[in-house]
Amino acid sequence: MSDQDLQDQIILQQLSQVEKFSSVHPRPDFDADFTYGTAGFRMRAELLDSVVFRVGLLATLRSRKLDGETIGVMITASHNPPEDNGVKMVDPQGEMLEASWEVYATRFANARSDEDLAREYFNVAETLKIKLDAPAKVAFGRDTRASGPALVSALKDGLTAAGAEFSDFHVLTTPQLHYIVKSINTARSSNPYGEPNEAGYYRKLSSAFNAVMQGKPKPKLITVDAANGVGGPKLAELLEVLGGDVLDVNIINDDVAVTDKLNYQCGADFVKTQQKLPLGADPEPSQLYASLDGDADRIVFYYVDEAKKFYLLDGDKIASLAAMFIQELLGQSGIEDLQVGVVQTAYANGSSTTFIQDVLKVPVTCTSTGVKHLHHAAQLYDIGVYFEANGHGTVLFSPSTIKALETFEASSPGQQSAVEMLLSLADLINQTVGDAISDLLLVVAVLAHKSWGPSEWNLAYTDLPNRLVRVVVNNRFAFKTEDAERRLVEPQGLQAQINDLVKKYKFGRSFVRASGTEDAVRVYAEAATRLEADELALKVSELLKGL
Ligand code: 16G
Ligand code: MG
Repeated sequence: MSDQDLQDQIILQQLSQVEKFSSVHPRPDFDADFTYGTAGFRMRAELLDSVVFRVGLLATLRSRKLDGETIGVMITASHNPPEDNGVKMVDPQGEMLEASWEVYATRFANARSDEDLAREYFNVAETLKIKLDAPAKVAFGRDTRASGPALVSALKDGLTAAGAEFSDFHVLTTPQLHYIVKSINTARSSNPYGEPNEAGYYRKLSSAFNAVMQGKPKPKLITVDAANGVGGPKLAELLEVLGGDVLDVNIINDDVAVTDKLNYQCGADFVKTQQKLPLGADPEPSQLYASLDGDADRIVFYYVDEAKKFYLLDGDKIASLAAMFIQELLGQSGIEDLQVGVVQTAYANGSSTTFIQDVLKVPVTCTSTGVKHLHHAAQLYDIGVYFEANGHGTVLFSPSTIKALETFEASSPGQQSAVEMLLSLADLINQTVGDAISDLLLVVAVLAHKSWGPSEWNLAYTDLPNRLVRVVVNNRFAFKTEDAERRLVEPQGLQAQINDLVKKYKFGRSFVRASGTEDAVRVYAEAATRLEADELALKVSELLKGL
């Protein structure tokens, strides 16, 4: 048989496998189109069987395209209610799926029949010159949702149909899967990221934390609300590896057995949007509290004062704290040519941006909403701190920064210890994606170094009062923005009306953008006082009536 004949035979066999397996995972009756958005596919779990099966096919093709590097697939719906689920792909270095592939994911999910799907599969392979007999590897995990195991079966069928080799990592946090994917793909390089398994993840974090905390007293008790999600048991495992003398953590909302408690009146999203304590948190003045979201890639902190008044320490506060500490360490190290920068979105509180730029003298970049945008912008700095206000974020150390730190010749013990601290931080902070557990350790460590409690942290700057309003409109796709979502281009004339309103308020700022996850637009407003921020948000929302 000629090479060509052999190739043709492989293609035919694989297409018939795809069709055969697909018939067991039919596309449900679903009027709208599925879309691979900022957080992958996410919806009610019963609609997802065919989608997850098809992601298995696409992950296989992506691995083949990338010379057999391992691709990750995570089954989770993060902070969504328990009846939802979702799926997203992870690229070889632990990053989010390259944006140009999102359209293929969308096309696969929307193919109407098994034959259509096989055709799409063939078309993508053909267009991208992917050899269908090339090796493919996929690693996957899921959160604690009840629908997870059935979706894992659908995924395995997709991977089997397309001929991938796969590893099931069972229940994981999203950042753990990102860590594992990067670790697998760097295992044979000169610079392996870590042992490619959960135990390796705990070991890496705990040894970095111990290094960073050397000589510091044990921090006061921290209460962590785990949203009744996967972060609870995983944080408990990490604490066991750390040993009891290092950190006292009281984990609350860690019931993953009763699956409908997930994210119910608890978790990072609840605390950030409601600005109050989660269920089950006893308010102890001046104690540090934190809430993770359902897949532990997002964290916010908070505390109450003597009068039990609630104070939120959100992603902007975390970014400011991290940037401050890193800037100080760079100063102490004597290294002059490393640039730390902060990446935020338009939702960042104006006070945080002013503080970072004017007080810390650290440059700030603003990007569109969504982790992948911030991540890419942060990669442009030597040390890039990125956080969304909602608590998604991390700190990236570029490879050349690590090299510069490793080879730096310190001329004093002070310089030496600052450089070592920066290197330990790079190990402590998840380099692939925002990680609630790793960010928790980072914040605890920085506070220990500064001998700060939560109120001192909060006092670094005062948030401007702000208001976020969700407005249902006829067509959210009519809202087009520019300048990192800070200005509307369409509907025409609307931005000028917003500008006229904003001008009337001291420290006024407002913008409107279409949500990427819900059928609505969001109005953000901030101003000098609570009343003014509320009024500005209301007036801008009124401009949207009838649109
Ligand atoms: C997604 C994004 C999150 C963003 C949110 C905005 C990831 C992993 N998640 O959850 O970063 O803040 O969408 O939602 O990128 P919105 O478009 O509905 O305002
Ligand atoms: Mg999440």
